[in-house]
Order: sequence, then C-alpha cells, then structure tokens
Amino acid sequence: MRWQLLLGLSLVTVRLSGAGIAGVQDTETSQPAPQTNIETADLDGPSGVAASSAVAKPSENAAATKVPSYVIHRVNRKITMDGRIDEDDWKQAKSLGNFVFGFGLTEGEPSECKILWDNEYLYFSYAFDDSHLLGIHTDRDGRIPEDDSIEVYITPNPEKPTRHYCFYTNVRAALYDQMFDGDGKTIPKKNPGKNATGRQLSWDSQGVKVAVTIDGTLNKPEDTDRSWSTEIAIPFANFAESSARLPPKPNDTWKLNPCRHDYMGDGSCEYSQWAPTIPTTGSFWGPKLFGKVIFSGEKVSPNHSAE
Ligand SMILES: [Ca+2]
Ligand SMILES: [Ca+2]
Repeated sequence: MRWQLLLGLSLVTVRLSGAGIAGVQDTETSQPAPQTNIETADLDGPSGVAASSAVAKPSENAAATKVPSYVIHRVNRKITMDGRIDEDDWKQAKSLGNFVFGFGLTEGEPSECKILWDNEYLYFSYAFDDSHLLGIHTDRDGRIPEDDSIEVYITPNPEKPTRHYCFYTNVRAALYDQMFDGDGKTIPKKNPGKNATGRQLSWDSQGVKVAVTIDGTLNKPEDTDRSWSTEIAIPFANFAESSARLPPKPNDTWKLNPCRHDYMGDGSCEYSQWAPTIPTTGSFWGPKLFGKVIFSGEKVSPNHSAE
C-alpha cells in the first residue's frame, strides 16, 4: 500500500496518493519539542542504542583506519525536496560507495548516499533497501536512533576535528541535531552535567529540510517492506561558528560521516557507515576517522556517475 504523509510541526497533512509515503519537515517553521528527560548517551549511535552487549573491541584491522574520500559537485538546478531521488543531478552524482557494517556484521541491507551542494545548502540523498520499516518518533530532538534512521557527522574545519555537528533523521522525517566541541567519546550516561565533550544539546540548527519517501508499511514486522529514501538540505549558515569560509570555496575540504541504524523485524539492528569508525572506536564517533570530502566548483554531469 502506498500513501503520502507530509509532516511539519506547525502543519500536519495526510493525503492519499499513489506515489509512496513521504514525510517532509522544514524546520524553518518548526518549534523544538519540549525536552524530556532523555539519557543523552542513548542518542549517540550504536554505543548507546541497543548494542551495548555487542560493542566491538577496537581492532587493528587495517580497513578500520582507511579514511574514504569523495568529491562534492554543485547542483545544476534546484533540488525538489520530496524524498524522491529522481532529479538528473542525483542520477549523475557518484555514490559514496558501500557502507561498512559493524558489531560483527560483514554484510546487511545496502545503502546508497550521494552529496551535492550550492551556495546555500549541503544536500544529501540516501536510498536504503529495507525489509522492515520501523518509525515511531516524530518530535524534534526525539529518540530518533530507536527508529530506522541515519546520522551524519559533519566537521567543517578539519583542523579542528573536535568541533563537529551531527544531524539525525528517521523514516518519519523527524530531526535531532547537536554540536560538539569535544571528541565526543566520554559522555557519562545519566550524568550529562559532567559532559567532558562540551556537547551543546541546546544547539538547534536552522532551516534544515528533510523529506522521506518509503515503499512499504511502517511498524508491521509481519510483512516485508522494500525501501525508503530521503533528501536532506542543510544550510551552510549553521556552520558559522566553525568556518568563516561559507559557503565553501572550490577545493575546500571538510570531513563527514553518514551512518545508518537499520532495525530488523526481530528487533535487532544493523549498524553501518561510510567511514569505518566502529572497528576502531566501537562507536559511530571518531572525528579523526570521518571521511574526507572536497568541494568541487564543477557542476555535476553525466561523467561523474561513472567516476
Ligand atoms: Ca527530489
Ligand atoms: Ca529497517
């Protein structure tokens, strides 16, 4: 069954169509939900979400230290933020490549991520195979990692890798965001007052747009789903505290890492990511291991998908 959901905190519309489920959230019109008593460490990737018994010990695996790289090309025209990755620009953009699985898994449901940019936004698209779609949370800064979701860590200034940002979105197009001043590794659970990382939970990004399309049914483990996809547009203005070069100049280098939480029908979760931090850190964290991205001044073209 296919239907469409448009979701915003100030406007919620549900309508039926034949074009797949889509959630759209534009935080320019949204107000943050009241903060509940969240154990903050639960929101920081697999080390805190249902994986404590499976956390891998850091290894000397050579693959764990390999830092991938990617060239981000400019868009030719405006991206339609509908969760459908059908623009020619997306088709022409190169994929980041296969995600790497962690916590004992060597394979799982595949993901494809692409990145583009213009003077205002950094754009991400994700296409996920997903046999069981799980999505409960719709509130801003809610417990998104407990759903089928992604995280993307972004370091605008590689000279200061401890200052980075993380944006979480889920299959319901909800948003959680935070900024880090530290290395993000030693958050005492249940005791954020002793947060050694300088993580700024009160920080809220502005103007981030998220759109999701799903092919399947949410929260029905008895059936088999197919996929979901999302488009995310993050205004560069959100990184003003980290970089004076906004928008980036051609050949500027940032670091980032897209990561995925993929829940199965049995409640287990497949954790995967672009740059493999998990084998070394036991976590999605690891700013020095995030992948390297280079901003190209060139617009994306058919030549790039085959690079
Ligand atoms: Ca689109
Ligand atoms: Ca799933």
